Amino acid sequence: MLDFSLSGKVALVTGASYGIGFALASAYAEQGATIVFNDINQELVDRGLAAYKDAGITAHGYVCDVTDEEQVNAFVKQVTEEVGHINILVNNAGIIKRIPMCEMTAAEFRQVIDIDLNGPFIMSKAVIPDMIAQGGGKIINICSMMSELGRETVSAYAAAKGGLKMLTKNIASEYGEYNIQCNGIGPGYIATPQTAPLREVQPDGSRHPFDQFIIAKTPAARWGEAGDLAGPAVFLASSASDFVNGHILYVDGGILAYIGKQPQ
Ligand code: NAP
Ligand code: GCO
Repeated sequence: MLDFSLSGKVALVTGASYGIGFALASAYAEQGATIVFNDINQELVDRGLAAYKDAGITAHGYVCDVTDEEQVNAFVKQVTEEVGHINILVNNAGIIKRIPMCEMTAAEFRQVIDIDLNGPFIMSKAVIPDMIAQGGGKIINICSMMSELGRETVSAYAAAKGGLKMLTKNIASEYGEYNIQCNGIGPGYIATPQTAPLREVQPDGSRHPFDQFIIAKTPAARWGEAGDLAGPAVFLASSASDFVNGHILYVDGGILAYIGKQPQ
């Protein structure tokens, strides 16, 4: 029988106080997983704990910066001691900076790469040894349309997410023999705080030009909701996907398949 249950599993979702991470962790809890999440400061962790509680979920929240290897190693050790062995890791924490490349400083470029690419490397490196000892595990990296496409002002983010696609394939290649499946989810344009600037209603009450652009580029003719990612994320975290490895599952309403609607 196909098994999408996550009962008895410990799922760690990074940067999951709100947004996509929160939605994925909530879906995992619905499937029976124990939820662990981190965020960059205590205020966000407390906000997340309250949100999970409101949703009827008893989550375990920790402050941890995914770019700090010492913090991450201590965090993973603490979770393993206090909650249990980590069976599922979702590398969700991420930022974006929308700056024309020639105006972006090297420090700004490095910051995006550090959080969006080095972070998943550090987190994955911290959990893999115990996953091997436990007989396997699931790693899911939150990629992006920008793992495949570029656009103006997001050079650092596209470089990071393109790299994350290949890190996903490399973890799958290097650790598949230990029954670790590493896959990616490539969300399309999802309505979260991260994309709020792209959806701001204009002073004249019209939709943001980018909002209109994405609607025309998406066969589903809508922005995604974080909940649209829940089913694919549960699939990749469950034993139903034990022979899926190194795959980036795009959940984009069809953007990558579509040339875009002709302007009327
Ligand atoms: P979000 O609303 O900005 O949430 C990202 C979370 O990660 C925030 O809680 C953020 O904390 C946290 N974070 C940032 N830096 C961190 C660090 N160094 N250590 C730990 N946590 C950190 O973003 P989202 O829209 O939910 O996106 C989540 C993931 O999906 C990201 O990887 C993003 O690139 C990806 N994604 C988003 C979309 C979309 O359309 N929204 C589409 C494709 C992919 P702060 O509040 O302090 O920033
Ligand atoms: C942007 C958006 C995108 C989305 C997402 C698309 O500025 O183009 O923020 O990057 O966040 O990554 O998949």
